[in-house]
Amino acid sequence: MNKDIAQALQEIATLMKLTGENDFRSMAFDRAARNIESFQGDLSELIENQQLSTIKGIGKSIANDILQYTRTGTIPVLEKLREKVSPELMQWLDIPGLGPKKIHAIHQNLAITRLDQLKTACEDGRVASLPGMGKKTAEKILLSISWMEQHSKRCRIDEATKIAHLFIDELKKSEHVHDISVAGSLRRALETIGDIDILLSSDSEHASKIMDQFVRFHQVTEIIGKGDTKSSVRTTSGRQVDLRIVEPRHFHAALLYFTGSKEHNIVLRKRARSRDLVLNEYGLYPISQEINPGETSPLPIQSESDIYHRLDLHFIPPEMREDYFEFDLFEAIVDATARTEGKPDQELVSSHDLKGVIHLHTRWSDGNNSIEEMANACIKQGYQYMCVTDHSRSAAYAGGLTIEQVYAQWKEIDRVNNELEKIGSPFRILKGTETDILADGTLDYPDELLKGFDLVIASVHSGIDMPADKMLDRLKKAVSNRYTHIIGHPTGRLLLRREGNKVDLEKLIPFAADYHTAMEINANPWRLDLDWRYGGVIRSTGLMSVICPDAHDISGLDHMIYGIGTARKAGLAPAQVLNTLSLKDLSDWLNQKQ
Ligand code: DGT
Ligand code: CA
Ligand code: CA
Ligand code: ZN
Repeated sequence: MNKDIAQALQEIATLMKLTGENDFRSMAFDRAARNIESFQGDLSELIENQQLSTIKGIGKSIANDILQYTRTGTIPVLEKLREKVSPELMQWLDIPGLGPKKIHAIHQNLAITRLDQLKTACEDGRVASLPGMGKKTAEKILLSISWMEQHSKRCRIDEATKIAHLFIDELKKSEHVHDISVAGSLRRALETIGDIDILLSSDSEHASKIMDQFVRFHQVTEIIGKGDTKSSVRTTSGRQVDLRIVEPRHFHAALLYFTGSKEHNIVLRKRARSRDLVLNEYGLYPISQEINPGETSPLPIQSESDIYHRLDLHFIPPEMREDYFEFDLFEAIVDATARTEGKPDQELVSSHDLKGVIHLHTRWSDGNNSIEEMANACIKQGYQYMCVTDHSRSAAYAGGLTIEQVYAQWKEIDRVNNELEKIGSPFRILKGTETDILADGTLDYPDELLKGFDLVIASVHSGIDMPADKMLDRLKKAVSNRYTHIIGHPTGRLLLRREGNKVDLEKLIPFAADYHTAMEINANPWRLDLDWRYGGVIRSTGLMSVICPDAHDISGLDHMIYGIGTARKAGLAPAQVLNTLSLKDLSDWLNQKQ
């Protein structure tokens, strides 16, 4: 619960070291950060009663900073420090093993701020010659930089989606574009994206003009490669976009090929071969013919589906093409003699199945919109209900609700529901909470209060570094609490930022399924937590999942789509997703729990 305050204090300590300020002061913030982080009691109470200085290492001045933080979400000294340090230098902090003190020394002595300058200075011996550094340090920094560059090559799916849309909208302006689609990992809705792949078809005489249009687009800062069928560019935001242009008759085979994954394609090609066919990016060919796309005619293919059907598979949705579960789920031959027709057993959940929004924050805690504003946005998007789940009292940093505030919020929800009823709207707002799971696995509100909520999400927000077995016990306790309906963002991971907790989900998921406690697929593109790779155990145990936007404002509702992608990757049918239930069925499900 105290993590955000601790983080702000830690940032102050770090920035002070970066700017070479008095060691003593930065160490004081360092210590305060650590003590706040490990503090087990009720911080909000201490803050209210102005007793913060009873915590070790918190003097009057830092207590005042914390108070500022809880009121305004920031601290003046932090803001001042942030202004002093250039964003380029801040990047150096991401280099593993390079601490703020060393950064300050290098920056100060060599007067450099950019990453490429640091690299050069490591290579030409300037870093090595600084007092207390030496050759080994310089080599280590170089290694770390290359590690960091490897890892920042990927980006979150929302970032990639936005970029892809910009390019597709631009390319669609050409009247010569027949079909256009994203391909690669983005089409597969992978949780992080390497480069963005776009495929389009056009008659070959227009290809080079379209390529010109592509590389001249104002989002492009660098042309990595340019040809008539393939070009790659770097965007102003630093991402790589690959465009491939094929002839219209090759589009479906090419889309299949460039969607991947590579592993999925390998299996498809093997299946083709064992049926005396050859599958490549141009089409599906009888094996006896020479494979030369200009001269031989492929089997007639009107869609990706046609290719799958030829290979005795049901159409495999792009999200599942990872060679993970899909070939078991979409096999079309049941036994050697009988060929199944029609749909596979597994119909994947899709956006039109979702009836309501669960897990959103309002201005009551750390959200940016009111209950009414969120409700109106949900109504506009066609939902039947939403469940407000603001933070609980221990989450002081996120404006967690005191017991009195919970009662006040319920009143407000009743009022808005009454108004909805009056105007004849069927839309309803459920009373929920995202309550912290405390270190011992208990929930953050007393039972009498928990009982009164329509829906309880229980989430870990602090102490996520616990050893795996302790974390499993902690989460099991929350799962088996009779008031818990849903476990929120089960691992707490932040993609490309921080690993989640170490809980063994292969154990927790069956346990939750036994207790009829649902687990969240948090759709926030930072999280996508549960991970789709647990689809097998989710399906086999019958765990109820729930796709939640964890929205902190109206635009956060748009995250839903990434959660749907994750659920589809996991191979989940609508029946295994709680918010596909109508309001009535959801209420029955929630009530049978308690
Ligand atoms: P990424 O970009 O790392 O997130 O992942 P992908 O899957 O988008 O990979 P990418 O961009 O290298 O290639 C896009 C698709 O093109 C890939 O999923 C399958 C296909 N592809 C590319 N190179 C090869 C290859 O060498 N062999 C095969 N079988 N397929 C390839
Ligand atoms: Ca890619
Ligand atoms: Ca690519
Ligand atoms: Zn949360």
